[in-house]
Amino acid sequence: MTDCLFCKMAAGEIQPDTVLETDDVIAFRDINPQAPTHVLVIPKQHIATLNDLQPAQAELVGKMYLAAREVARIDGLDQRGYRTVMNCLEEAGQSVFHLHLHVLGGRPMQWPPG
Ligand code: DGP
Repeated sequence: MTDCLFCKMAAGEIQPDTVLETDDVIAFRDINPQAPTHVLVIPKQHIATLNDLQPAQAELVGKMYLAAREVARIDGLDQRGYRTVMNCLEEAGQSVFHLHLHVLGGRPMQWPPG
């Protein structure tokens, strides 16, 4: 999608602070971090929301979680703990309509989230 911010990152038109990249996903640091580690993992292909995910794309979501786990290892969080969050639609706080998994850590987390 030409007008999608995260598609532009996936295409290399905008260069985020990338933590890791595979054939299918990119992980980069959030512009407005809510924790010492706040990384977004996105699929390179455009999927607007979790509601738009197709069964054939299930493996892609698994790859997003494997990337999130690797991000946590890179930032030294794999033994401390970290949180992964995917917001779906406005009421949940989704503001960018390209599927993304937040990886948050480096401070104690509260529950329930706000
Ligand atoms: P959400 O609210 O769940 O849709 O998360 C979107 C996140 O995207 C939010 O935490 C801020 C982040 N974000 C928005 N614009 C940019 C940008 O231009 N660069 C980076 N690195 N992150 C962005």
